[in-house]
Amino acid sequence: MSKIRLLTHIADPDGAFPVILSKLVFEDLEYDLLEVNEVDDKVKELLPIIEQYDQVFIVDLNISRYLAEEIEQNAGYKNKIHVIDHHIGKMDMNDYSFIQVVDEDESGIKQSGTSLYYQYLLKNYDKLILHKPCIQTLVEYIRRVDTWTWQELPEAKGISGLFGIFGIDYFIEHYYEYVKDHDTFSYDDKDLYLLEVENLQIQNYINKVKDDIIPVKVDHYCIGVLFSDRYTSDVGNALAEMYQDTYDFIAMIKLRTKNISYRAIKDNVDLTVFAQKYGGNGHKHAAGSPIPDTVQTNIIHEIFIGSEVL
Ligand SMILES: [Mn+2]
Repeated sequence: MSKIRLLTHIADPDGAFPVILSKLVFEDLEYDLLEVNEVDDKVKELLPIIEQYDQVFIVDLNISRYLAEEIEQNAGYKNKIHVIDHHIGKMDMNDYSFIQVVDEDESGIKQSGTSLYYQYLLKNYDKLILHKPCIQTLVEYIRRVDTWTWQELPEAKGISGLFGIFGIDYFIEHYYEYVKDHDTFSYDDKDLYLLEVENLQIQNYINKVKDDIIPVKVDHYCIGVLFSDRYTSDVGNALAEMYQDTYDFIAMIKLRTKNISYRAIKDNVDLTVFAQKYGGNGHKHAAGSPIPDTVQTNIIHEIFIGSEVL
């Protein structure tokens, strides 16, 4: 029996749904939900035991060029590993035979990890269940949300809200059962109620934090800085729009996860460039960068003077 290992992105539905698709297609599946910076280490762990697996899929994530070189040189590795990604900053990884990065397909439709993996499974595995309308709808909703093209299909956004409410493990469990039991997809009353409550909470939170912004000048930019860990995308987008005449963009400093999220709406701002300066990456109007590991302990020392972090 064929044994499959899937490494996928822990951050959003685009990483979660490939687990559901894999569970429907493969009987013997092991999977890992990973952050972007954990992929290389996980793959290095798997290389010495790769003969245990028939295929190793890496979806919505990518590996370093250094590791890709090593895999490309070894037929035993590259015949089993298949990277399926859509991040535009990784297009150059198409140099390697086992890596497929697609931003837009031939018809100009933006792709996501889930949509690419779904097409791959449809093409290579003869599983009737994959053709169910509910799966097609969920794949499309997730692709829309992940590529910021949901505005023309507003109902798609609910799936990302429910992912935030459920958390990734419950999301996988719930929608795995859902697609087995249903032919078509629709939100039920409970989903809609949860989304309504969530939306109220987000609006209340935005109303609270909108006055906590600290104006900061960096280079030639005037940035609105906010210490906030919650509802990053909604808060960032709402504040960037609300304060478009005051700030060039919004920077949300997240102390717990030690990173910063940037959101802009102005055309003259390219956050990719700004975030890269601070070791990050992203898109023109939505990007992120890490903050130093020492930030949390420095704050503790500043508050509890003379203290020692054990
Ligand atoms: Mn994605």
